Amino acid sequence: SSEKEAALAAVPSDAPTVFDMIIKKEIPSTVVYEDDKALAFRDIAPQAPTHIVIIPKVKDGLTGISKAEPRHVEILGHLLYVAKLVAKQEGIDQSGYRVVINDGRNGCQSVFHLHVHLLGGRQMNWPPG
Ligand code: DGP
Repeated sequence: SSEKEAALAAVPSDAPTVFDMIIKKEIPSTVVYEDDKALAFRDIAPQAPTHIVIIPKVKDGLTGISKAEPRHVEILGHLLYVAKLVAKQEGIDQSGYRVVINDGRNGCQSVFHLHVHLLGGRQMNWPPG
């Protein structure tokens, strides 16, 4: 897929990403949830009827889950709790859903600002592709 190609072409970096522009509202996104620490918006290339990206508003070096340090534990837990809240808000909590964090090349990570994918609205497959 083109998303996979984008991920394989991506160069890991701590530089600002497109998600910083979304946080600053410099580019538009469809925000579905926001609080002081987290922002959730619809994925531009949805892989399921509901596909939302949940990010920390402050990256603090957290380019991906592989860069997590003890200081990130609270925000990591918060992002997962936001996934639960948004799943309920989206009406997919009864049917079930998937929460995914891609990391690095084999994980098909394309944006180096930690993000949690929330996917639902259809039957998922296992193992994932
Ligand atoms: P990943 O492959 O896990 O790094 O996922 C990055 C996701 O971010 C990918 O599913 C597409 C999404 N994305 C990239 N750029 C934008 C954008 O400008 N707007 C929105 N809404 N989503 C984006």
